[in-house]
Amino acid sequence: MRHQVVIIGSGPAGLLLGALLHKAGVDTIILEAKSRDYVLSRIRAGVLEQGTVDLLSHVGADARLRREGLPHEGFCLCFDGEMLRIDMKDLTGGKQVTVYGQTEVTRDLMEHRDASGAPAIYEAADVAIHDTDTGHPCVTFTKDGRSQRIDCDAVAGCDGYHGISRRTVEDRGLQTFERTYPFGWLGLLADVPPCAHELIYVAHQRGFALCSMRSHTRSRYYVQCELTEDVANWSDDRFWEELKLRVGPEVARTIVTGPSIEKSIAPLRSFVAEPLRFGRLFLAGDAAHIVPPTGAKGLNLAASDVHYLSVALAEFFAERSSAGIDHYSAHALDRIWKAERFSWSMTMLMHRFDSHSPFEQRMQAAEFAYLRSSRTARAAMAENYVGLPM
Ligand code: RFL
Ligand code: PHB
Repeated sequence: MRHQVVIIGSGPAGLLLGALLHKAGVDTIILEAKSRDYVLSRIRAGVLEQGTVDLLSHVGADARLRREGLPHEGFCLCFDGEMLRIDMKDLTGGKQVTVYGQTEVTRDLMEHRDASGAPAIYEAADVAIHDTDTGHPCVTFTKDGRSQRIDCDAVAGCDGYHGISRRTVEDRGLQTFERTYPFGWLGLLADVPPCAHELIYVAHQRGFALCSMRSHTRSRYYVQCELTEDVANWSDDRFWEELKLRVGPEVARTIVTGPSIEKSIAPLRSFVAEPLRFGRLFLAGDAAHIVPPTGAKGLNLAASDVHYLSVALAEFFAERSSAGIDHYSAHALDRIWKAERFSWSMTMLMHRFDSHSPFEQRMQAAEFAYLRSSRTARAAMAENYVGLPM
């Protein structure tokens, strides 16, 4: 088999890159370790920046998003019981975000790929990347017990944090920067109407909480939990009770409870790998970086990475110019580090840290007080939340 680009991973990064390259006339194949249903069963992000929506629109995968996505013009921060609305639209000169689940983005992009006729192989085992330092890399894998090989011009490592792409270049000068946080998020999805029209991020003595949604009838809630916590210890009742304590009585009254359809714990991490290019291998999305979910940036960063990469690869194939691919890493990392900074600062502001001294607790309170009193501070937060320009 031969294709111009082998894309490893069928998450949002791999699928969107495939769609962008297809539109640019570049021939790709996607190799995914899991089944389609497994990929679609992962409940993750919910907030899309305008730039991400624009990319989905550019490739023509936005029809359902336009119908079902919920435009949000603001969100709320609740700090020790005090509510502060961040009016994104007003503070950014008209920008907003769209609430639309990552599962739906993934489903739309999978269907879009099927319709385009571009190939994707699911349940590909033992995926391995070879010869990326030459102009003729190749990727090997096993499907249904049979070994196969794809020759190509470039490989896109879009296989997430636990994938093999980054590990392939670990001993070739890859530098990593990491911070782990001493807590996780316990998330619950339920078919109940959301408690408010907008997202509410809550900082409370008992820990962080987030009220989010997927639609007018489906809610997504999170509470900060111990890293060692086991979901099995969290009955739905216990979750709802804890959530209500953290959001305070006023919001608690508006929460409609119901049986969970999914409950899981995610650790929080900040991570960046540099550079993003090794010869003809390019890293993108969670394969290259992780942000804690507090800033709602992970999926959106994956989208901006593959935007830069698709433009660079399209130029490479159309004009045989390597200028774009030579700059991909620096170009993408500039935006990645800014999103890392924002996600880290939101995480530090809104969570309870057992290790914090009274001084550090006062610093959190002072930062919140500053946001309350300064439109400039709120504007900076809004500017980052809606997404920095690509
Ligand atoms: P993915 O989605 O992990 O996809 C990688 C794919 O690669 C496959 N794979 C392999 N395929 C072949 N061979 C191998 N050896 C392979 N190893 C792995 C995997 O099976 C998978 O299908 O990475 P991608 O595409 O880079 O997308 C990144 C996003 O998924 C991630 O950043 C976001 O979900 C993060 N995130 C959020 N991002 C936002 O922008 N807004 C949010 O509101 C938001 N909320 C969240 C989040 C992530 C969360 N969790 C669970 C980590 C909330 C949570 C709780
Ligand atoms: C979600 O709805 O899953 C979600 C929303 C905002 C975040 C993180 C997760 O910051």
